[in-house]
Amino acid sequence: MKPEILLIEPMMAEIEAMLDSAYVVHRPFAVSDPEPLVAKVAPNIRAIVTGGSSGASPALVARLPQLGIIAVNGVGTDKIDLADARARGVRVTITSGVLADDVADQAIALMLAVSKRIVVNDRFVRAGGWLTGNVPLARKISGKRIGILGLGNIGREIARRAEGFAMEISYCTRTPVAGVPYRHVADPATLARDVDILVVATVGGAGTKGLVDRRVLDALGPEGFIVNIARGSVIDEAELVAALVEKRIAGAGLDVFEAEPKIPEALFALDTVVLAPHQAGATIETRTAMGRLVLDNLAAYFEGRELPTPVA
Ligand code: 8YV
Repeated sequence: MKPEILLIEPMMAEIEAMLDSAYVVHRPFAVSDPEPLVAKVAPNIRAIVTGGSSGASPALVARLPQLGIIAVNGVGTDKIDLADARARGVRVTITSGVLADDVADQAIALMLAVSKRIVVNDRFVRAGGWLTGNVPLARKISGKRIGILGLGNIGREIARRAEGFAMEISYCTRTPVAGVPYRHVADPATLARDVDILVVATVGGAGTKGLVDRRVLDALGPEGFIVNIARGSVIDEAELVAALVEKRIAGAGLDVFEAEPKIPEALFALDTVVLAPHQAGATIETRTAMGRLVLDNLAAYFEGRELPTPVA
């Protein structure tokens, strides 16, 4: 008998087809009222497959007596109570090693888009504005100072790319990372004060909630840009909106938000902001690699083998 699994959010069609061939897949997201479905299948569920931003609440986990693994199609575990999972003997896997490139690419794309006014200028050209006028000058990126908040796999890939732009690279972590040539700063406000572009690349969750607050934004200042490819929760969003509206910072490139997919409407009116619907790892290449890793982790679990990419 195929094991029964709960799929929390859609994946690529070909990955879902592979899931379907190996498991009985229940999809609460595909029905208008998920509760009766979850209640009916809960006693049989042996695996949850979910996304980094969806996770699996402890309340859901507690309803699944046969649950043995939560396979995250992503690297974020901020929406999973890892201690609770451990206490219940539930294994958790992530798709480490396959998405840092794409997320770093997105950080660079947002940095360029916002500083070089790519999106607002595109709108200007489409609206026929060039026929009768021109646009303000943009800001240069090459040779500027970048500050990376968090230097895990993704932060390092951002730094590597920034080297290609001859940027001066600083980073902020609690303790310095051994073996990297970049300048370490222990305090986010100090990092923000010293750079032209602040890129948020930390993990999410309680430990980093509101790490970028008014003090950090004001330290970045009216010439500074911020980019967030981490989690919306890391930036105090109300303060970010206020800083943008009041032009206390120069602009923002944002892939993630506090209450996705709800985005503060004040941002829609701002030409200094580039918005993306949490797309950093969303390429065909990366989603395929992530999906295959989810499948590999599930297969290893059900065959009693060592899990390829468990949470550390
Ligand atoms: C994905 C993410 O968009 O890795 C993560 O934690 O947030 C993203 O890469 C997400 O996991 C898909 O839901």
